[in-house]
Amino acid sequence: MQTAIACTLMRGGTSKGPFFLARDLPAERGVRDAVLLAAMGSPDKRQIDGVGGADPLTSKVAVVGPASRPDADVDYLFLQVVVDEPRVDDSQNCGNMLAGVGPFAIEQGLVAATGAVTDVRIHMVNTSTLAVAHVRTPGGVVDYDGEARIDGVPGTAAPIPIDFLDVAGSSCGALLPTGKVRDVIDGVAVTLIDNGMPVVILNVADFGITGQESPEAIEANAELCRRVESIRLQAGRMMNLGDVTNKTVPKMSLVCAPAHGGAIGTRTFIPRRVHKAIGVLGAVSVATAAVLEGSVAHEVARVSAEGAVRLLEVEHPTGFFTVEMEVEGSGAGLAIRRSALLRTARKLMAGQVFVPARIWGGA
Ligand code: NQM
Repeated sequence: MQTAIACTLMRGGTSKGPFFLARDLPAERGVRDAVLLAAMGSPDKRQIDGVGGADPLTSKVAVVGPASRPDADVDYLFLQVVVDEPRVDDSQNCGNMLAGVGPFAIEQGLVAATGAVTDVRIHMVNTSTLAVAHVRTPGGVVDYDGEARIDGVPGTAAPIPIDFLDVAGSSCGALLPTGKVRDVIDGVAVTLIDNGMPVVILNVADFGITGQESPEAIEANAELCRRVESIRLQAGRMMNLGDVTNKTVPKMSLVCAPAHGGAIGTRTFIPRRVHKAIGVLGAVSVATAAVLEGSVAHEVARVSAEGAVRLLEVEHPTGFFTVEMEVEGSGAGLAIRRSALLRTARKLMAGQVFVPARIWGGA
């Protein structure tokens, strides 16, 4: 016997995964996680017995429901289903899957379309922060087709600009959780920062690479991976995240001077595999570090010191990620008023996913 659960498979930015209505999943967390592991086919490095894509970027789940706070339209809980371990992690947010939340919420009737563009105010439950996604809805219908291009996704689609209003320190309690723009771990200078995603910024030069290597080449460098993980475990405690052995945060971004006309180059561990691009909120944190005088990112970045609104092109293995930031102050006193970026999304499939009834018998 199998239990059928309604779900919609969506691409959100450069990620992909099933979107569920909260009411269609078990309320009890342990049962919910068992259901998601079964649905995705984890643990198994090929996720052959489920709908997961055998990569951290395609082993993601969005759970969407009515808003639990008055300033939002919907709640969005992001869950990372670990590919090869029996684990579902809610310790991080995902700004890529976030791009699918607005269209999904409108199509599921949680939010009414309000004209050519519908603003969806999304409470990101993982970090208790707010994002506003601007979704094209001509004639009251979500329009997926358009001219926006994002690196890491072939072709073009309708633009979904997203504003982040209050993400600084959302996981670590402060933009700079140690109160410093620079710390030292294992003899290596680091900047520990959280502007929506906890990130440890490292200079590639301290690891004997140029920052232009492929993700595969970096993952094959066992000694580099060991050193990065050792720093991550210590950084986790310093960033108020506790023991991060089994958490997907903090992310580890190795930065270098831009080589393709952008503001800064990156190769990012998320946290043990190297991202084919860079996470959305991960990019926001790196861009913030780039404008932060004295940080490990600022010393290699090429950014203009002028103006309250800054546009930063973060280079990654498959292109650029553009972050718009409104900032005030400088150094340890830097305050971020708003971050904005562009994503696209597409509905790929709608139907039911099946899990063995012995795991869950249904609502
Ligand atoms: O940083 C990957 C992704 C992400 C997360 C990761 C993300 C974000 O590319 O907001 O989007 O860092 O695990 O989807």
